[in-house]
Amino acid sequence: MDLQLKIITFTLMLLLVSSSVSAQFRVFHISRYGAALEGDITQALTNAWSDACASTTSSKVVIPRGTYNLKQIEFKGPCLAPIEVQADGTIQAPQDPNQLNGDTQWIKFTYIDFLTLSGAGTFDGQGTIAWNQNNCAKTKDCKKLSMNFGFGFLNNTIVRDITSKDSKNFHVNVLGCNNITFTNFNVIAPATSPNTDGIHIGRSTQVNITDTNIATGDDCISLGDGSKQITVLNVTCGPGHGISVGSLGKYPNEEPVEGVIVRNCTFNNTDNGVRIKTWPDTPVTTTVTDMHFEDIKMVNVKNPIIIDQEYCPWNQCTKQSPSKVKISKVTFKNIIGTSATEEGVVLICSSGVPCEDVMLTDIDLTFNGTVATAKLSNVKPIIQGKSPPLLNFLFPSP
Ligand SMILES: *[C@@H]1O[C@H](CO)[C@@H](O)[C@H](O)[C@H]1NC(C)=O
Ligand SMILES: *[C@@H]1O[C@H](CO)[C@@H](O)[C@H](O)[C@H]1NC(C)=O
Ligand SMILES: *[C@@H]1O[C@H](CO)[C@@H](O)[C@H](O)[C@H]1NC(C)=O
Ligand SMILES: *[C@@H]1O[C@H](CO)[C@@H](O)[C@H](O)[C@H]1NC(C)=O
Ligand SMILES: *[C@@H]1O[C@H](CO)[C@@H](O)[C@H](O)[C@H]1NC(C)=O
Ligand SMILES: *[C@@H]1O[C@H](CO)[C@@H](O)[C@H](O)[C@H]1NC(C)=O
Ligand SMILES: CC(=O)N[C@H]1CO[C@H](CO)[C@@H](O)[C@@H]1O
Repeated sequence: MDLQLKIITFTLMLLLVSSSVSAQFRVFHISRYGAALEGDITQALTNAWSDACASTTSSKVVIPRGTYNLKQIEFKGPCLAPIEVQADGTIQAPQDPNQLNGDTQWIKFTYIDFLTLSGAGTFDGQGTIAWNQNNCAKTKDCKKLSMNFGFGFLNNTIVRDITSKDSKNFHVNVLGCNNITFTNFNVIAPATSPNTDGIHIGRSTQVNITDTNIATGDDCISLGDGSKQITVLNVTCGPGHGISVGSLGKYPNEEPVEGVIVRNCTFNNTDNGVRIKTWPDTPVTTTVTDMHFEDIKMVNVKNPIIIDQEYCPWNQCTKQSPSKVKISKVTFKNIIGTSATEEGVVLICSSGVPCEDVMLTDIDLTFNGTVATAKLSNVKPIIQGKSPPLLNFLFPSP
């Protein structure tokens, strides 16, 4: 087929599809906004979004199958009615990080109530060139690379079925959201890709992540300050650095992290399983409380269970004064599998504010065929059921 015929056929197909979609939604198809297959859809998508967002009845923006290029875009609300973006195609970011104008996020969704992002599509950050330029491990003033997604100030949002691939930086940043669910979401990037956290959450309430696979080079899910009522269910992490609360205690005015449930998850060949990390040597006080990790399977994980209140990568601090972040009400229950190091459980709490109300229940981890050990400091956990042998039990005298 020549190109013109292809485009006509494509358009006809789309019209057929859109007219058969349930009348519940007003459909805004990007082909009607001049988007062509294999082309740059930035303008078409921007225009389709403006019209859909102004619709007084529920609307849906559709990106059909095919491969497209997309530059930086912001889907901004408020919209007049619930809105969905259904992406079934492969959408590619510019490879050259300079083409994103220094924007911290490639695709932003902001100030929307009742948003759904769905579809079988893949958002490909094409990060390889950017990863090679990443010098953040060496210098603080490193070049800011863009994340695939920024979800900011959204309420009642669902992200489902889509895939985020090879982001240049974090895949997803969730900030200032209330009631946002990720389900059947996929993240894929190589184990060697730097800073490619799967989902980072900060200052958000009621975030659910379920039935999701995250394979990446950095944290699977990371919870920054102000993360509250977070539920993680049936998530598989690996490769990557596992699920992490923090790091906390570095910046002033950090809000507490509270109400976290991680259940029915698998960690496969990750650097950490479940981790809470806080910086020593800073004046920042905040709290981490009501954290529950249960029914978790570890497969060859370096630090399956770890609280590290002396977190200080690349010797950025001196550890002269202890962390001032108070950790309490933490349960680890039914955590089984294999550790890649002898110390399966490491709970290094702060000598300034020791951990309180920590429970270890039915922990069954092995290292190279023998039971893994636990190293504890400034914490007296309540132990039930199977437990690792406790080593280096340090607690400050009263
Ligand atoms: C989201 O909910 C908060 C709290 O109820 C409200 O202040 C904010 O305006 C809502 N945002 C949107 C975009 O609806
Ligand atoms: C959360 O958002 C979902 C999706 O929009 C909605 O169905 C649900 O009612 C909301 N839950 C609450 C507690 O508001
Ligand atoms: C999120 O998870 C919590 C706890 O499991 C549950 O009560 C709530 O209904 C979930 N919300 C959504 C929108 O799925
Ligand atoms: C767990 O999530 C996977 C997708 O990652 C899904 O295929 C499976 O059905 C889910 N299991 C349950 C019990 O929901
Ligand atoms: C762990 O990942 C490897 C590939 O890296 C895979 O072959 C294996 O089936 C996974 N194991 C589990 C229990 O998911
Ligand atoms: C694992 O155990 C085997 C024998 O039980 C031993 O030869 C080997 O050195 C151990 N490997 C490590 C990393 O400890
Ligand atoms: C890792 C893990 O425990 N997965 C389980 C999650 O729940 C389903 C259904 O209950 C089980 O089939 C999985 O094995």
